[in-house]
Amino acid sequence: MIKSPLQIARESYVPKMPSSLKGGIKIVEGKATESVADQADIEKMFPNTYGMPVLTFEPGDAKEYAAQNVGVILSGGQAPGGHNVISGLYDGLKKLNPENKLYGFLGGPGGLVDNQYIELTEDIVNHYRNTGGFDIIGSGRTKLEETEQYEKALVNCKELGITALVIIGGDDSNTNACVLAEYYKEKQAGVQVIGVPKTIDGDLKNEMIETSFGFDTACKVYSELIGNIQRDANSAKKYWHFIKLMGRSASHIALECALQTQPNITIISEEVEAKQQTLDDVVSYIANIVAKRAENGDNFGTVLIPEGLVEFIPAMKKLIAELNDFLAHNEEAVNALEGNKEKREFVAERISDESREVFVSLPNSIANQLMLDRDPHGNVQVSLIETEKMLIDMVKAKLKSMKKAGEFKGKFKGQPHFFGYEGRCAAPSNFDADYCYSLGNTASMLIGEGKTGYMASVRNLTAPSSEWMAGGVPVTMMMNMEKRHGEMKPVIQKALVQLNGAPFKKLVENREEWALNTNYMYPGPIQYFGPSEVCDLTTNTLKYEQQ
Ligand code: FBP
Repeated sequence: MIKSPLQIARESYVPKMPSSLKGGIKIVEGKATESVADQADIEKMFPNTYGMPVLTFEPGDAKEYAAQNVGVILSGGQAPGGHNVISGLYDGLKKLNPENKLYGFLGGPGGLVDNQYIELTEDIVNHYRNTGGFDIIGSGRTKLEETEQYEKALVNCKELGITALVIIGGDDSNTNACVLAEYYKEKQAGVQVIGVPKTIDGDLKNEMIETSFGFDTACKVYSELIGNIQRDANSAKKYWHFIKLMGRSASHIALECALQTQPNITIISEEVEAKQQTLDDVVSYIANIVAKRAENGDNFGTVLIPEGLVEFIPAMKKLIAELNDFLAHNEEAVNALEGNKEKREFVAERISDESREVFVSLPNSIANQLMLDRDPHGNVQVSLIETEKMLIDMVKAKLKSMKKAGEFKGKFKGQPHFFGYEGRCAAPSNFDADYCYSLGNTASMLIGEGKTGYMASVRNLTAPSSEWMAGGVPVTMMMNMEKRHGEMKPVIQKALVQLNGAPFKKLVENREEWALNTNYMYPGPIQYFGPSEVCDLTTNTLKYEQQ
């Protein structure tokens, strides 16, 4: 690997850690826990890992730990800081017992099943400290859900003498971790499983998991770019920029970026759903602001659009749910048809009247995109749906009719953007570098203490890092039942934007002012060196949620 000057300078950054992780630990156990919903179903499915207590680490006496071989997997989409989870895990394991070994399974959960691995040595780990990306061992989206896979993985672990696995992933991957932990515990297989909360989407959070890693850095990268676009828009004064932001379902990224950059319009999917808005309502909302700004001579602006918007418009949500079910059961028949037109017609004839009406009213390009392959977890691949372009076209058409009616006298030229992949492998901010290193260390302690079915948790994140609280949360505590591939399955509940939460309220307080005036903020690039008030900033989401 050829290293950039920043990478070389950043190698010597020493991540900040909670005081409780710096020496020996004592574990304080909380009360027995319950799943967030569907308690009876979840308890029945996880009889061996359900109800375990929340664990908090406090400083304690140094202890001796037996040597262990540990395997680690990076699962799902990349998120800045994954390499620091691995370096924190590696250093933590070596501190517990210098004989400990760490193996990295290659290319995600598939590597565990196919026995593709490398031993992670000091030399390898040192190359990746404080860098972005998941390239140290690669990632993948294979879902571990077949007994055959668990058994193959067990054979591979036994061969390498592995007695603990760390799965670094989002809600779906940590669901895998929990299922695997339960299976191995049931079988008394002698393999512990620990999860680590990863995803730029920010939707793997709850009382005990304040944020998933990567959200901080990704939002800062997008906000820098949005700020730059806003400055361009305010200089040229001729374009409306429609910016779609990654995040799959939840609108946390769009909301955080809005709080960092103060754009003219921010659509929050969860609000659209709560207000039962139609696509036309969303288009009218945007077009009316465009018209009002035009009255002040401002024929420019910025619109932030969450990637998952289409899934939250109630009529579209119903359509997508029907398409998910239909495609799960008729994939072969649909794939056997040649053209997109034939596929659309075939599907349209076989869904409900209500959904058919919506489906045929969509531009062909969007209808085709809704039929694209699902990901291995059965989700629509929303990052492939060009909502930003669709909205530009629809707003343009709406403004044309408003012009005819004398309600719009300005000009409208839209520029589409999609910010997603460019934020997922950025060099982690100080926050993510510190948080991830602490999560990795916490995972090593949970392993040393013989725990399984837990997710590493580091809390109190708006306080200085020395005051962060490390521990473990039982994964079953975060689960509920959801329909996937047409079947009810236990999964970790996604955290959506709370409409009564402080971050959303902050947007509501300001959005009228931001819509009509030009109050842009230009956050600039992430700073890795310099004053703490610039380099160690947390997200607004965390700040307002914890106020
Ligand atoms: P994870 O939930 O696995 O962290 O993935 C996050 C994400 O970046 C989403 O925001 C996005 O919709 C999706 O991955 C894109 O997936 P892919 O990398 O497979 O295109």
